[in-house]
Amino acid sequence: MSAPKTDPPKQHGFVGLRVVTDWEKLDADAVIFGIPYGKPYDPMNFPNNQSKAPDALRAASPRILIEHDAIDTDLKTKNCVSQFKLIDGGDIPLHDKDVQRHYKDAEQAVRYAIRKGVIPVSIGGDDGITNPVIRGLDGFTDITIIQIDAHLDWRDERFGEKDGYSSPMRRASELPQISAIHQIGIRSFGSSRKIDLEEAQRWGAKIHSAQKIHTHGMKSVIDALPKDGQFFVSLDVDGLDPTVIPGTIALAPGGIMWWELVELFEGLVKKGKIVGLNVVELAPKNDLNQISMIAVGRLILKLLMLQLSSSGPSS
Ligand SMILES: [Mn+2]
Repeated sequence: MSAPKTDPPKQHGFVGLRVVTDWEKLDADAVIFGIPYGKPYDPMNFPNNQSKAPDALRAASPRILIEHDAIDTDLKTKNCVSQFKLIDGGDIPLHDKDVQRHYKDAEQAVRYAIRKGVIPVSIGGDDGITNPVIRGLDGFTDITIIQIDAHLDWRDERFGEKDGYSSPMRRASELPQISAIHQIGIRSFGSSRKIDLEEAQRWGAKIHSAQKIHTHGMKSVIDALPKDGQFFVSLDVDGLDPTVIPGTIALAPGGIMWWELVELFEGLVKKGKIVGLNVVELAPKNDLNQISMIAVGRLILKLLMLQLSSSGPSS
């Protein structure tokens, strides 16, 4: 398997982390990297604003984490970022507007990181990039997808495109490495039709509606997860409430709140192991005072600190 080569960030790495663009040299606990380009339904919409998210997230670094020796005072562990080997892996390149190749390279990067024992943390891009990211998980046999999203994403195709942002859970359901899908924060109108919901239910996707979580809490979601599960977290930021993350496109009131998501992350490492994270649908043009970037940056660090602390600091 040949090592991915990525584009360097325009400024500095995510929270000032060391940048590695030749993944042959990737020696890390986790790699954070950009996958900017989802497959568009209309070429007029390419590239979209979500493509700017990896750079916008890095630009907010000084407001996400000031010092690598600082502790996360929420956590029971006293570990800090500097105790773990976190790397900014650059951005998956786009050659000649070839999104098909961009997808292949993204899929390969996820596969490569996993083979090296490095947790992949990818930053989109729109939700279309979730399709190749999940295909890259084929080094595993028994993955539970934890999708946080307002939308079902079970369309078989839209405008003739099967790898766009309306289809990632449908595509995931077709892969042998995916044994369960939990859809968390689902609500209101999107592009899903009756038949898409029926397909999801027939497959056995567990749909945890935002309204049910609001009434009964996140505990019932965590209780429903498999024990000793291998969890891949697919975070579409529109799953969160717009008051938490306004910097997205498909705003939907009534979403998951901050502490509910933190509780879910804590529940995942108690129940099993987080094997990767994919963040999509951040739209910098809609952000307010960088709050969405700060929220996502800190969620990435929190998830990694929780998982890496439970498996012990690296030597
Ligand atoms: Mn969504």
